[in-house]
Amino acid sequence: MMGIDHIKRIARRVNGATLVAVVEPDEDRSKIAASLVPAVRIYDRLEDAIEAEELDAVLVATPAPFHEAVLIPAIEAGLAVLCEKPLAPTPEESLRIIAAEQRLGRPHIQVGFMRRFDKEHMELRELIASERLGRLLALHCIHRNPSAPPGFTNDRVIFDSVVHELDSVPWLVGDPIASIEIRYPRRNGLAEPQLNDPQFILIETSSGVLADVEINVNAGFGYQVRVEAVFERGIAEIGRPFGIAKWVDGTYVLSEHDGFESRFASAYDTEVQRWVDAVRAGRIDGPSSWDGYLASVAAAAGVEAQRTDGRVDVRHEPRPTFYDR
Ligand code: ISE
Repeated sequence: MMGIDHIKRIARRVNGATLVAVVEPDEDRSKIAASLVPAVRIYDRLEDAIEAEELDAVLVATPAPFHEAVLIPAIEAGLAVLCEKPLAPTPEESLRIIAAEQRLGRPHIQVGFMRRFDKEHMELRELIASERLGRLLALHCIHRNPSAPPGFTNDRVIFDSVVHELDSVPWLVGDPIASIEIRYPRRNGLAEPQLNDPQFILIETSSGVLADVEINVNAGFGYQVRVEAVFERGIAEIGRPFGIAKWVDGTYVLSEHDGFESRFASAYDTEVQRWVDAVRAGRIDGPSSWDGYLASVAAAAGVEAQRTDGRVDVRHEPRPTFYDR
């Protein structure tokens, strides 16, 4: 899904990059890619594209369990990478990826945590850092999807969905995550049997800010990502419904987003444009693979917290100076 979305973005809206190759072994999907950009050449394996083309950069949009297998050859070829979130489902895979990257002279991987490029998220972060409303005390986060993909599992709820908050909460607060606790409200009987939905995640940062997250992947009606920030002298809220307010048959209607592609459309555009600009300048912009590793450590603690009563501490390796900016 994100591959097609990014193909359109690079071909139609982003300046400074030319899409020359798409790696897609599935014929039906590669036909969609070719219909969008007729000049593009299709490959089954990234290694073949690397050998045949003069690539500068690669955007990775495979499902997360395949990221490591694609990132390693990309990094070994010295390519700049924008890797869709998460960097990898587990800290072990993330550590192998960052070890490969550190053999290059500087960071080459940007991770696709697009919320960092969402205007409202950026404004909220600035408000928190400014302390104009006093110190930040707590965050209430809402993360609702209309429906989960078939076969969605409890661990994917954490490493595919909540991983956004596991990156955005420490980024907004300016503090690393110290611990995670998970509780389950009454279960939505419409969810597939393997899934506990919704879930309440309690994230504590090292300075004691608490963030509660309602993750609800079968909300039914639309896509919502909201944050309410509680300060000493006020509150701030981002992610309210968008669009025109209408009276329909005597009812006042506010339209909702139906998916992340529309809710974060301009954040994705900004993210990819800034990545392309940075690659042309020999840098990366936005979240690095180190940030991706930190989110995967927090996600592993989250998966453990799903099976544990009480808090699970989040512990990570010391940060290599390689990732200093
Ligand atoms: C999906 O992969 C995303 O990244 C969306 O932003 C998130 O809301 C959804 O839960 C994930 O499955």
